[in-house]
Amino acid sequence: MFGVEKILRDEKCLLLAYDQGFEHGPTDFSDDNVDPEFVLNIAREAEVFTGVVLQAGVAEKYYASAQGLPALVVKLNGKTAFHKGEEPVSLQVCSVERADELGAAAVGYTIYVGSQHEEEMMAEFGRIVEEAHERNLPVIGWMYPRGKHVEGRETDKEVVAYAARLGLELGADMVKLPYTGDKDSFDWVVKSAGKTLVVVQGGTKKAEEELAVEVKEIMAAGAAGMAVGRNIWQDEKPVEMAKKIAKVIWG
Ligand code: FBP
Repeated sequence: MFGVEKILRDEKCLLLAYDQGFEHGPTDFSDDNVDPEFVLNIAREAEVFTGVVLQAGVAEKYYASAQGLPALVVKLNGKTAFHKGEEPVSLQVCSVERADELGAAAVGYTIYVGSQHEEEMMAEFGRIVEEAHERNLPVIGWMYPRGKHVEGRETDKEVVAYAARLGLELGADMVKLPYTGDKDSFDWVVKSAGKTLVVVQGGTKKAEEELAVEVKEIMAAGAAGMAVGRNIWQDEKPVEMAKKIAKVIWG
């Protein structure tokens, strides 16, 4: 599985996502968590993460000189939030080679499944899988149904299962997906992904109990874990929140 165990513990996974500054701009941030060092400290202190997801610039300026951090996942593509209403497309901004030089244990790439631009993203993703696997780097596909062809169906069982399967077909070692909202439908999503491991995105900040129920159902469906950002670093007690999520994942 091309080194995917580097971002697992006991075959399970909890990634701290911190690429929202690229995807959304600093709008998600407070005076504290706008500082990458604040978020990397959460990653260090919680001691529960199996990886932290960064864009290359933040990785270079903050991760590279830091100690005691979980494995690095470098996100290779991204888009800004300035194109609302258009068909989404996100193209490569960092090479596999650069990610490797930065010390990445894995690389990530978003495909907007269903977008009219999906072919471009699939083609880039395919090349990235080849290059990353040559370097024994696992590839995580952020497989997000988006665009007018899947509008209103972004979390439907069949659409998310299709996104999961596409990840397997393209060679992803792990796929990051939205949750379908119930365990039964997510069972099918996980089955559709086959040997490709499944993790679920956190999404916008929600009530702790709601998140705990979701994580429990997601794990019961056979997922490998979670990749969470805002629900942790926007929390008043982010380290405790991370530990609570980890407790549900590892039991
Ligand atoms: P969150 O847990 O904060 O949702 O982070 C997961 C993530 O996939 C990030 O990696 C990414 O920046 C963001 O969500 C993208 O969110 P969206 O596409 O919904 O705007």
